[in-house]
Amino acid sequence: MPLLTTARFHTTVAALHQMPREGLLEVAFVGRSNAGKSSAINVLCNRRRLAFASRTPGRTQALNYFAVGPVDRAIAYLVDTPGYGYASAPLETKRTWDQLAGEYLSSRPQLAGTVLMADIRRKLTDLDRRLLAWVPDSVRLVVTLTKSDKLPRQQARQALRDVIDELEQLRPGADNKVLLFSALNRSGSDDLTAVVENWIAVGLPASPKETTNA
Ligand SMILES: Nc1nc2c(ncn2[C@@H]2O[C@H](COP(=O)(O)OP(=O)(O)OP(=O)(O)O)[C@@H](O)[C@H]2O)c(=O)[nH]1
Ligand SMILES: [Mg+2]
Repeated sequence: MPLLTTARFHTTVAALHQMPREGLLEVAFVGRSNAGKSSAINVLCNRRRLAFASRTPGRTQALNYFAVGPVDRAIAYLVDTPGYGYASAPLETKRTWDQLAGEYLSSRPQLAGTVLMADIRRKLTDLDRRLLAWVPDSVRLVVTLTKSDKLPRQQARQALRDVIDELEQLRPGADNKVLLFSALNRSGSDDLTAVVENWIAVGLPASPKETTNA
């Protein structure tokens, strides 16, 4: 079975000290509120409502952990993070979310990679740049330009090139990727699945050598 389709809800975390402690690899999904994070997770995992996707922005107010791997032996977590930039959230709430997501991204040793979701019509915004500043260059990154169904192909290609160029400036020499994605028509979903599964595969410890007592 493809790894990501084994995803199931694990836990919701509203503070850093509540995060799982067992050290499994994690892949974080970050981005502005309404960018399409939850919708993308549902597409990747081939589920309709695994991650809650909503027309009311700002509904995902905590880190939501989804486990992947055999039922009795999770090997990694997909982590849906609070969307930032939700205009009418109270300032105090905004700060709490920013703080949580920022500290999470900058200080989580088991983070195998970060998926930054950005609406293709806006490309990267100042809030995305601020978030990227939290992501260490050592953490792999794929910027996923969501809702690509909203632009004609030519414009979508141009947006892709613009973001590739900008990332090269923001994180020179780091492992940066940029993809076009649509949860509506599932384009880009195989590419994003491959990236995430590969991060998990390369991050897993090599399987222990068979030892014999002979
Ligand atoms: N046309 C189109 N609409 C999309 C796409 N992805 C998401 N949407 C819509 O955009 C809205 C927001 O999607 P969500 O997946 O809830 O966004 P989110 O980033 O999880 O939002 P928060 O949880 O508030 O941070 C929903 O109405 C989705 O149906 C897409 O690829 N194409
Ligand atoms: Mg969401």
